[in-house]
Amino acid sequence: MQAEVVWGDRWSENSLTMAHTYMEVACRKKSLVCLAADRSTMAELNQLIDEVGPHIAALKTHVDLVDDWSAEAWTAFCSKANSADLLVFEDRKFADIGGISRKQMSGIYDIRSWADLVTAHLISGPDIVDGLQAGWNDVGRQGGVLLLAQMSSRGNLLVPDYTGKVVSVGKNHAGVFGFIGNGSRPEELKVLRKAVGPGKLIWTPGVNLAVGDGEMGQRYGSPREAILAGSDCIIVGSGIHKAQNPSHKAQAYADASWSAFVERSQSRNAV
Ligand code: 5BU
Repeated sequence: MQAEVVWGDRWSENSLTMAHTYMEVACRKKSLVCLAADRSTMAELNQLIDEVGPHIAALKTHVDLVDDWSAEAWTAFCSKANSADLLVFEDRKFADIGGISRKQMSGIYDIRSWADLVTAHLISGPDIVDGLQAGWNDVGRQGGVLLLAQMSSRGNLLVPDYTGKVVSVGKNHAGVFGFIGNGSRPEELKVLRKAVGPGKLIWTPGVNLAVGDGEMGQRYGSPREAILAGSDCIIVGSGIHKAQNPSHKAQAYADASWSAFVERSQSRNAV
């Protein structure tokens, strides 16, 4: 079925090209899974694409945690991701003023040249989104910004009042692809979805088939619950890359996310 039909309001009310690109990839793959590829070597990262590429829609990176990073190896890794029909999402969590964020899109990692999506805090004000968009524009590329409206880790300081302010600014900004919500707490997610409305996407870390507490304050909720509460993409890291058989696990997350999404689309109670 066509992406615009399946995604409904999410498609018609979001004008950002990258948002439509994601919705199309998710339909082709029948997966609302973004793999958090938190492995430390280029060989391990490349192996992950080979193992799970067909079951995921996007690959989330932390470019600064790779031990043997080189510009050439990274370029090859990103083109491998693109050939596997994956969006590349650098979880950089930019937070500086607009002009500096624009410069931080270049530098040694040159994020603007390969990332389709980046994360940002809105703590410094709305110009950060313009700065990041200008970064992509500087190299003739398009991308999307995911603003951190909530986090999954315990004790984080993104309290409801702050979340509300991020959403009210971000939902009206054309350069905003969507928001990061807390996948470990469906009740919080429902509140977030209500505030965001039907247009912008919500992506959620803190998701695992084994619900409960993770390492160092991470918390986990179920994939199905997250999607039914209004998430449009579950971000899964160790649940896949630390599994005995990452390919099988990725398939299980894809199936859980897609069946919940179909259920949500069909019920039309989805907000
Ligand atoms: P995990 O292994 O599934 O716990 O990995 C989660 C990933 O999502 C990891 O790369 C974090 O940097 C990222 N993350 C998160 O866990 N929680 C958040 O609130 C945000 C990002 Br924002």
